[in-house]
Amino acid sequence: MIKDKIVNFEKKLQEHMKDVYCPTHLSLGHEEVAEEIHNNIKDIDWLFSNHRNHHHYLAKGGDEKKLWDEIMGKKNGLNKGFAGSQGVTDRNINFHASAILGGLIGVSTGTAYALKLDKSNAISVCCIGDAATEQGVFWESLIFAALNTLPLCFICENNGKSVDALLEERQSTPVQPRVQSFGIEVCQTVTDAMTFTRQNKAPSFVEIKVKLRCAHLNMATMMDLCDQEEPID
Ligand SMILES: Cc1ncc(C[n+]2csc(CCOP(=O)(O)OP(=O)(O)O)c2C)c(N)n1
Ligand SMILES: [Mg+2]
Repeated sequence: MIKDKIVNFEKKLQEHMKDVYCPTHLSLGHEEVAEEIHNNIKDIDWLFSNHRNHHHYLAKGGDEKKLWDEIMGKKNGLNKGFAGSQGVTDRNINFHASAILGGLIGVSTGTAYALKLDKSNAISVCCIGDAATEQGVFWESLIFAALNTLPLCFICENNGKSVDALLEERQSTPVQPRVQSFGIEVCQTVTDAMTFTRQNKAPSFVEIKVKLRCAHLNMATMMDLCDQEEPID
C-alpha cells in the first residue's frame, strides 16, 4: 500500500531532520488521502500540490530516491537540489508543487481548461489545505471551472490549522456549502470526487478532515541554513 511507503519515508526523514536545510512540511496523518489519490489517479492526469507535498508526489508514482535527494539539497535530486521540499516538480509525471499558498490553484484551473480544449480524457487534480480556501484565487477558479465545466477536482485536506491559527478562528461558516453554492459538485470521498470529474468532465470538490501527526514545519536551524548556499554533491 502506498500509504505505508509514505509513512516510512516521512518517519525516516523526521529522523534525519538535522540534515535538512530547506523548510520541510511532513505529511504524517495525511496519508489516507494520498492512498485514495494513488488508487484513482492515472498517468495522463495532472496533480498539483502545495508546500506539504511528499505524499502527493509518491501517490502520483514519484521517485522516492530523487525526492529524498532533492530534500537533502543534492545535485542529483529531482530538481537538482534547488527546489527543496516545497517546490517538488516532476514534469515526467505531470506533478507540480509550490510553496506559495494557493499558488497552483489558478495553474490547475488553466490546465483543466487546456485539457478541455484538447478534448483530453485526463483530469486536473489540485490538492490544497484548509487555509488555501481563504485565498481569492480559489473562489475565482471555482467560478471559472463551473462556468466552463472543467475537468478539475479540488481535494482539500482540512487539518484544522494554518500554521498555528485554528480553522474556527479563521472561517465563519463551513466551506462545503459555500463551494456548492458556486455550482460545484461537492463529494464526500476522494474517490467519489475524482470519479465524478473523470466521468462528467466537470469540477468537483472534496474536503477530508485529517489530523496532522507532526509539527507544521521542520528544518535544521536558521543558523545552519546560512552554511548551505549551493546544492551539494
Ligand atoms: C501566499 C502565502 N502566504 C503565506 C504563506 C505562509 N504559509 C505557509 S504554510 C501556511 C499555512 C497553510 O495552511 P493550510 O493551507 O491549511 O495547509 P497545512 O499546512 O495545514 O497542510 C502559511 C500561511 C505562504 N507560504 N504563502
Ligand atoms: Mg491546514
